[in-house]
Amino acid sequence: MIRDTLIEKLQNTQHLVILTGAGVSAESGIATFRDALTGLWGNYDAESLASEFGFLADPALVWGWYEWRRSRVLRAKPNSAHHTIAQLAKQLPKLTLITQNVDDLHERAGSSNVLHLHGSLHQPRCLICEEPYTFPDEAFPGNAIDQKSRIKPPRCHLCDGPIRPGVVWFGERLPAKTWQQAQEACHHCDLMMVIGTSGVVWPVAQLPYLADQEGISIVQINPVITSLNAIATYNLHGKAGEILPQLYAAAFDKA
Ligand code: BV8
Ligand code: ZN
Repeated sequence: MIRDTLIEKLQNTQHLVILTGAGVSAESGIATFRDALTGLWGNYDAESLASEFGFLADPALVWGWYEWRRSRVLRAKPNSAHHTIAQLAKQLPKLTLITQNVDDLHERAGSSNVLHLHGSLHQPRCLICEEPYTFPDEAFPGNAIDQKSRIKPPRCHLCDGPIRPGVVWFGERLPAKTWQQAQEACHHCDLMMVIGTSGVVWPVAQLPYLADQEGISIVQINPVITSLNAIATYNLHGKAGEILPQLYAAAFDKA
């Protein structure tokens, strides 16, 4: 049940910050981060696969894993959560969208200026000289790629270094300007929505606490209870693809 106070607050919001995690892409069929790793990876953990160390130890295994994830994103479609977020930006004076996701589903739903704090699957670059790499074509070898496909990474046309995914790995810094913008927005918004994140990855996990310290109300949308339940004023437990359209309709659809 969505409380009237939340609906009223949303209608009067001047600057909304939305922080999304893997849960917002779950209804598009993209495994959440933990599922993509541990769900099918047995004894692998995030750090060993999503890290430079992991890539250097076995480039074909890690590049293959990212290509599997990219192939799933290319075949996926934005879901109603992505679309509603794009609609909200048209209804409000200002909306800052911050995501930990490395897919482009927010953009494909119509969101712009998305702050990708953990980079993107769609912007690979040379590990050595950082030259951007363009995928030969978006078409994928069908279902040939599975999660354990080993695919040797392409080589850089300038220095012959290995091409790496354009994501922020564990142990790597977040893009400085984007991180600065995200923190700024959390300090100065008047409402923050945290959608589909387990809130365990730092330093992004600290963003809701920045807003909370400023006395900014927080809305959490997640089917399960997370550590954010403690600071969220509104905890909407359910799927983002169902809750967001309901919230949007209650606030903006002229009855
Ligand atoms: C850094 C890109 C330092 C790659 C990612 C010990 C304590 C504290 C911190 C650390 C520590 N040890 C190490 C660290 C630091 C580390 C960290 O936080 N580790 C964690 C595991 C403890 N952080 C880092 O290394 C960061 N860098 O610290 O640098 C530094 C400083 C100076 C100089 C040099 C270095 C970099 C972190 C970035 C890692 N990269 N992604 C890739 O994608 O492969 S993180 C990865 O996790 C994804 O980006 C993902 O988005 C993110 C967070 O996960 P979630 O999005 O929350 O996804 P998850 O699956 O966990 O949860 C999904 C949620 O959705 C669930 O709650 C579920 O209930 C919900 N859900 C499911 N269905 C739905 C839904 N919700 C709504 N609707 C639904 N339908
Ligand atoms: Zn290079």
